[in-house]
Amino acid sequence: MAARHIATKAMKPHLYYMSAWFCPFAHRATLALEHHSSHLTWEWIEALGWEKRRATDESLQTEHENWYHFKAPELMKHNPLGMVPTLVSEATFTGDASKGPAKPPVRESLVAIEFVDELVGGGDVPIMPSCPYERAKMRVAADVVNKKVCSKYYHVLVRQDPREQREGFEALVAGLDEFGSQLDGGPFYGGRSTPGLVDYALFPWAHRLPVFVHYRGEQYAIPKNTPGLKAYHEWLAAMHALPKVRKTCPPWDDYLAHIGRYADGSARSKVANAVRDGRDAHQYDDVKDDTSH
Ligand SMILES: N[C@@H](CCC(=O)N[C@@H](CS)C(=O)NCC(=O)O)C(=O)O
Repeated sequence: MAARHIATKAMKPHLYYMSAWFCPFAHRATLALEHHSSHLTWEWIEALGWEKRRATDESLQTEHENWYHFKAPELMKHNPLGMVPTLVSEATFTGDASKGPAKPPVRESLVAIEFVDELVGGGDVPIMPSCPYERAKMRVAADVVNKKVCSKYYHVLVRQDPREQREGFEALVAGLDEFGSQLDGGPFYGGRSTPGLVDYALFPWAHRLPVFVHYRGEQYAIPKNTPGLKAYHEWLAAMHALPKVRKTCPPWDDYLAHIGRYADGSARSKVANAVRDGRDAHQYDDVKDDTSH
């Protein structure tokens, strides 16, 4: 019996997690990992940093210096697109065949949440519902929140025209209102008692929204003037009340300094480049918006 117990423990999946402390997309994966932390282990590799320099590609005609990412070699090896989050199996990362066959890396933050949930068979408290119809509904809702709220965050910061910033903000607030109206009494999306895909899809940005007040002023505080927005604020408080969620939040002052590069338009990342170009953040192009030059 005892030997069997040890064998089971040894079989806990171990992941190599290429992340960045400031990244809200990676934050989604962190939330899923913490959610199932008793069922798997992971090693965090800080894979993105910032350096200030001029563009080396002359066609960009950049006169002044901007902020560019430098990327860990492990990230570029396993995900040449150079994006976090990227999750890699132990066998693949170490090249140790005794750990099992090599597997493809897992990328895309919404996929990563579902992947972690599936990897541990839902653990004790699944992130995804068991009903296929409910799962489908949740995936659609996560995509909507991603487009209507998360993407608009960058609009408010990266666009430098105050009128465009306000338009982005109003669209984002409408997205939050819609989300709040789907809480069905809460505390979490769809009336669930524990967080699911949609909650984890939104939380990293919801937590960061107060940066607007810092960089754009008091009129960028999220209002509470509709039933949907009131429900949204209650949801956010319920998320912050969870110790496993709270421990994933980056140090606030460090984050404010980091996001200042987006607020003053000097960040050069795929997302920032797409938004400067007039597209939404989720419409970035891996080639056109590449930041390696
Ligand atoms: N669609 C991706 C977006 C991830 C993303 O934009 N991550 C940023 C860090 S916050 C990144 O890796 N940027 C590197 C770059 O822009 O070159 C996802 O959902 O995972």
